[in-house]
Amino acid sequence: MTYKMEQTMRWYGPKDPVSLQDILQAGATGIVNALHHIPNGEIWTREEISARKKTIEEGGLTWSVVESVPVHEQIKTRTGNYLQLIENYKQTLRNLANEGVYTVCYNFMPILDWTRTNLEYGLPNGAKALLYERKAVIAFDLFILQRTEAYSEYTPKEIADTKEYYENLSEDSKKLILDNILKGLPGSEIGYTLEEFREMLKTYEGIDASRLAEHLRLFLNEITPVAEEVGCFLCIHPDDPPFSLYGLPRVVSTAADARRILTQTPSLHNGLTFCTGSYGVRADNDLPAMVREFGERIHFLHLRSTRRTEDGNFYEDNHLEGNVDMVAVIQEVLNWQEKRKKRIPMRPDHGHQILDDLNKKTANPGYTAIGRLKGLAELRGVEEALLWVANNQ
Ligand code: DNO
Repeated sequence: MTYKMEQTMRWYGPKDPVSLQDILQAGATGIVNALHHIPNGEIWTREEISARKKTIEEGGLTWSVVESVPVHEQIKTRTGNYLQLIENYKQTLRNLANEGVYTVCYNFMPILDWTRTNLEYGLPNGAKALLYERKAVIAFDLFILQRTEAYSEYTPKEIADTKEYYENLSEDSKKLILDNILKGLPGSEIGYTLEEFREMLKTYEGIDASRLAEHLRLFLNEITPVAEEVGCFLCIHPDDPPFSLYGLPRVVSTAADARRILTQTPSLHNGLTFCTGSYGVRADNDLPAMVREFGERIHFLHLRSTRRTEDGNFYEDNHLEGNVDMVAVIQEVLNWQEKRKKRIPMRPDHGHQILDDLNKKTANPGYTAIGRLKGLAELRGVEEALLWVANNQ
């Protein structure tokens, strides 16, 4: 076996407190980047792309993957200006390819990108991790958002327990839940006020999961031919967490969802971002089996592990611990790389706040320098060991 994964890290651009040099010292060769300053829906011009590419290359790194070219809400709901917005999306793909950036990650989650309720969950060793607590989400839904339909979506016991929990929270904790959910975590392009969020929710009235899946199919049928023409590899990121929130449909959560997306638009250029942390929250997603089945169309890997706890909660564990069988996943990836004769870019997704990072203000929760460096080092070690075994047994 000869093909190694391409080691990359996400970089938030010139304002990221984690510098390109930090990333270089962590041992990565590639950068995962987006032009976050361009408003969602607008075309990324060749000038903007090439300027960013130059910055990355001057730092001794390569711009390997775009994460993400955001999909405008009007494309997801197929309302308003969506036809023009799809044309803009195509033009951005063309411009990226013309500048030599070919792998493009995106997601199709309504309104909210990824969601956590506590960004500083203390672990016994003093490290801090990201936590999703179901009770906090239910409390937000029932008592902050006050969505009327929510009462029929939770069990009477859940409602009663949450009421007690919420009444005992301090005002600060209540505000923190609101901020954590609505302000938008890094990667989500937009944060909302409560009122804005309520208005946005209305735009999904009448859009159930099958309709949203159909909108995704129509979008892919439009953009995949362009991706084929210019050599771009599209890779959809799964829902995080992989289930519905606030009555909103989510359609990229399971193996069946991934299978549907790949078979409906059968092109190598329509692929997946395989995020073990997102898919891995569901016990019914068999991750190594998914890589075995979909590996030909996996163009980008997010490697991290989550640990499910009681009551539907999960937190982000060390990269080699938690519920993800990371060694088995990497083995399947290595098998596919040999078959495809191709290196797949991977990034250690998220990291704990540890050591010196505990004393810094984390601009992008989950994207600490040292926690991710540790993750990358562990993942790289697994890969080296698996390759050694394959080549020396
Ligand atoms: C979280 C990320 C997400 C992801 C986008 C992809 O860290 O994995 O923000 O980047 O959802 O479009």
